[in-house]
Amino acid sequence: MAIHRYKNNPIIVKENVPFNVNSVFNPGVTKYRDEYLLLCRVEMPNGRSSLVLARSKDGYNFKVDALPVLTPEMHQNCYDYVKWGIEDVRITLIENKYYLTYTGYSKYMPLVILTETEDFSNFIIHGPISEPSNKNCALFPEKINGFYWKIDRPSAESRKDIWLSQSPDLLHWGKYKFLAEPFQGSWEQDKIGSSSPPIKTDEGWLMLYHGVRGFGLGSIYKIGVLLLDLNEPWKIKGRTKAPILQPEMEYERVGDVMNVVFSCGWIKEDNGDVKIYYSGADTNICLAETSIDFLLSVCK
Ligand code: BMA
Repeated sequence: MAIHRYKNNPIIVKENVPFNVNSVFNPGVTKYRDEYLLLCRVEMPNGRSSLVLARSKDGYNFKVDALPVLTPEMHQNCYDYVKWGIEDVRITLIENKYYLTYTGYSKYMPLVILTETEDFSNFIIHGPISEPSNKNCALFPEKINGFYWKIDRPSAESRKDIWLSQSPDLLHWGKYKFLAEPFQGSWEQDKIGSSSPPIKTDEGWLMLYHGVRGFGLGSIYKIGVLLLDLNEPWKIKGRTKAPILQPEMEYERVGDVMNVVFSCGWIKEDNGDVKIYYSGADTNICLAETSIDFLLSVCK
């Protein structure tokens, strides 16, 4: 299997949201009990984002909840850092708890917020686990060498590289380590960032990343794949030369931000199939299907 767009894309558009929004996009993804859950970014009419759940039994047909489950106003311990919105969550199941890492946006610019939940209705908001500017944070689903690990994308001067760090408790982070930089003169030359929590395979940790290249007045966002060593995850074992998904369909080309495919999560099924949830043009939610074998093959 290569990679295939689901025939009924997009699977969620703003008309499917029961309250008034400008757009719905960039969902984090997990399975909870017997359902697929998407924790979708909804940009409200005032231009600030919240997160709303969409639920599905089959991974294709989703129903969006009546109200957002997480809003900036719920962040009483760190409201100053999320005042302009909460965006682009990644969900990682670690030791029976779901950890949400998402962008808090404010006058201080983007930083990473950590929140945990066991049931997707009660949340413990831990607050920032980075300084600005930093976004696209994803956690590894298990400890490596006795520590928790995160992937994120600090922006320093003109550099936009992917970094790793370690923590004994998911709250205190250090031992920062460079992971990957954009390839010059390629589809990802301006910036890269992690897209999904890594999936463990026999050959290493698989992760999706987005790469950006500016053209004329705009940029094009595409999706690539990285394969990291299981025990030394800062060692890259494989990396796609060409993107696995790029804006081609009208729902990926035309919208609030043109020519964007952007993913925050995926689901690995028991048979090795993979569902990649992504957004087109910062305006909708779509699905592409592939397999672990295909993703490993394109990294080599
Ligand atoms: C990134 C993030 C995403 C967005 C993408 C394309 O920097 O802000 O939320 O989908 O740009 O506009």
